[in-house]
Amino acid sequence: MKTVSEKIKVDRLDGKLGMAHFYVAFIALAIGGLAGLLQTLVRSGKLVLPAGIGYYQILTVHGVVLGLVLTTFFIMGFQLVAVSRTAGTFTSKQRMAGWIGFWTMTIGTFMAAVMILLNEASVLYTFYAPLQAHALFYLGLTFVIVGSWIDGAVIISAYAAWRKRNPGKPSPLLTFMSLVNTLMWIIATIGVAATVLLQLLPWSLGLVDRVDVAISRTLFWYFGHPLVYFWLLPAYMAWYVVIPKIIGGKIFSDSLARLTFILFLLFSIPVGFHHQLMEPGIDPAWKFFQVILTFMVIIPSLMTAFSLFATFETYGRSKGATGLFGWMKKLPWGDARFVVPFIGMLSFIPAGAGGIINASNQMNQVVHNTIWVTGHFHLTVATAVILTFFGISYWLIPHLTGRTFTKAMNKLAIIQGVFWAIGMTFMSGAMHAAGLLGAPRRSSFSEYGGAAQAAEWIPYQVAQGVGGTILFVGIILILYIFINLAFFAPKGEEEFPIGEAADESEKAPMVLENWKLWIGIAVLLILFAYTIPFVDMIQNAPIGSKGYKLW
Ligand code: HAS
Ligand code: CU
Repeated sequence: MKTVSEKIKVDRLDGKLGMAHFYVAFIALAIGGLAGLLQTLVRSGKLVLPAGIGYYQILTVHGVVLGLVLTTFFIMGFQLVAVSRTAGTFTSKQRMAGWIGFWTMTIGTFMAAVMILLNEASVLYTFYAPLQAHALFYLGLTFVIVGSWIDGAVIISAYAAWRKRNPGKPSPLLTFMSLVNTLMWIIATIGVAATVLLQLLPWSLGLVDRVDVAISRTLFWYFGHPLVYFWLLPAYMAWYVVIPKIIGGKIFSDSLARLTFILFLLFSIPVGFHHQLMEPGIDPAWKFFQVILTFMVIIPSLMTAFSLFATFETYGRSKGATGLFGWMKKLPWGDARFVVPFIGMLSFIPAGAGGIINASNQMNQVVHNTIWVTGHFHLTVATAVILTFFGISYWLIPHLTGRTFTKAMNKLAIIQGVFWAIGMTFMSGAMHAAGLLGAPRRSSFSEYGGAAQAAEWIPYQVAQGVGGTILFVGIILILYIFINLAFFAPKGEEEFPIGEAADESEKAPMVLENWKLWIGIAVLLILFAYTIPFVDMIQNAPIGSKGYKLW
C-alpha cells in the first residue's frame, strides 16, 4: 500500500501530465480564437487581411487549432486525470507512456502549424482532396493521432489493471466513460489514418499522381462523425457525473449513463454518409441506411437530456420546490461550475434539433454547404462542448495546481458564460438564417458581382462580425481566468467532484463491460454500413484527381 504522502505525490505527477495537455489546449484557444475573430471581420466586408495573409489560411488555422488540437489535448488531459482519480494513480510506466503520447501530439501539432503558417497547407480542417497540402502537414496530423493512441493506451491499461484488481465489480463510472470514448476514438481514427497514410501522404510526396476523392472523403467521414462525439462525450461525462455533485444532487441512474455510452460506441461510427448525402458515387440505399443509424445515435442524447432533467428536478424537489418548474429556482445560479455548463446544455437543445434537420435527407439538400452547417457546429462543439470544458476547467485547473477558484474569478466566469451566450446567439443565429437564404460556407467576402440574393446575406455577415467580436471578449476572459488558476490564484485545495447514484444499492449490469460483445457489434455494424459502398467505389473508381493548390 502507498502511504498518504506518497499517494499525494503520485497524484501530483499525474496532475502534471494533465496540466501539460491543458497548456497546449489553452494556447490553441488563444490562437484559434484570434483567427476566428479575423474571419468574421473579413466576411463582414469590414477588414482586409494585411501582409498577404489569406482568408483560407486563417480559416485553416481556426479549424485545425480549435477543432483538432484544442479538443484532442483537452479531452486526453481530462480523461487521463479522470481515470487516475477514479481507477487509481498511474504506474510510473503508464505515466511515462502518457508523456510520450503528449510529446508525440505536441511535435505533430507543431509540424502541422508551421506548414499552415507558411501557407503550404490552406486546406481547412477537413483537408479534402483534391486540395493538396505539404506532406509535413499530413505527417504532423499523423503524429497527433498516434500520440492520442498512446494516451489512449494508458487509459486502457489503467482500466485493465483496475479490472484485474476488482473482479466482478463495475468499474468507476468516469473510468468506464473515458474507456468507451477512447475505444470509439481508436476505431474511428483508423479511417483518417488510412486516407492520410495510404492516399494523401504518397500523393503529396509525388509518389503517386492522382487521388481517389470519393474514397478519401468516405474514409474522412468514417472518422469525422465519431470525431464530433469524441468531443461530446467528455462533456457528457461532466453532465452525468460532475454536475450532480456540484449542485448537491445525485446521478439519476448509473446504469442508464453507462448504457448511453455503449449506444454511442455502437452507433457513432457507421453514419459518416450523412455528411456525404449530396455526393455522387454512393448508392442512395446505403445513404438511407446510414441515415437510419444516424437517427439511432440521437437516442442516447435524448436519454441524456431526460437524465439531466430528472437530476435537476429531483434535486429541486428535495429542497422543497413545488409546481411544474419550481425546481429551476433551487439550482445554484451563482456557481459558475454549474451555470457555464448549463448554458452549454441549453444551447444543445437547438443545436441537436439542427442536427436532426441536417440528417434528414431532403432538408440536407437545403442546408448542405451553406453557412447553416457552420451555425450548427458552433452551437454544438463551440458552445455546448466548449462551455462545458470551461466549466470543467474552473475546478480541474485549481485541483491540479493546488490553488482555489476565488469568488472574484467565479463572478468573472459567469460573465464569461453570458458573453459567450450573447455572442453565439448573434453569430450562430445569423449563420443559420443566412444559410437558409443560400449563403455558402467556406467562403470569403464577396458581393458576387452585385447579385441581388448575395446582397441579402451581407447584413447577416455583419451580425456574425458583431457576434464574433463579443465572443472574442469571451476568449480573453477565459484566458485571463485560466492564467489566474494556473499561476496566480491563492493556494488551496479544490476537489474533483464525483457524483453518486441516486439509488445507492444500484449495481450496473456487468454485461455493460463485456467489451468483446460491444466492440464486436460495433465492428459488425461498421462492416455492414461500409463494405458494399467501398467495394462499389473501388470497382468503379475513376482515374482520380491530381492535386490542386488553389490558394
Ligand atoms: Fe452535427 C455536420 C447531424 C450532433 C458537429 N456536425 C456537423 C459538422 C460538425 C458537427 C463539426 O446529418 C460539420 C462538419 C463539416 O465540417 O462539414 N449532428 C447531427 C446529428 C446530431 C449532431 C443528427 N454535431 C453534433 C454534435 C457535434 C456536431 C454533438 C459536435 C460536438 N451534423 C449532422 C449532419 C451534418 C452535421 C447531418 C452534415 C451537414 C452537411 O450537410 O454538411 C445529433 O447527435 C444531435 C442529438 C442531440 C439532441 C439534443 C439533446 C439535448 C440535450 C440537452 C438537454 C438540456 C438540458 C438543460 C437538460 C437530440 C442532451 C435543461 C434545460 C432546462 C430548460 C431546465
Ligand atoms: Cu455527423
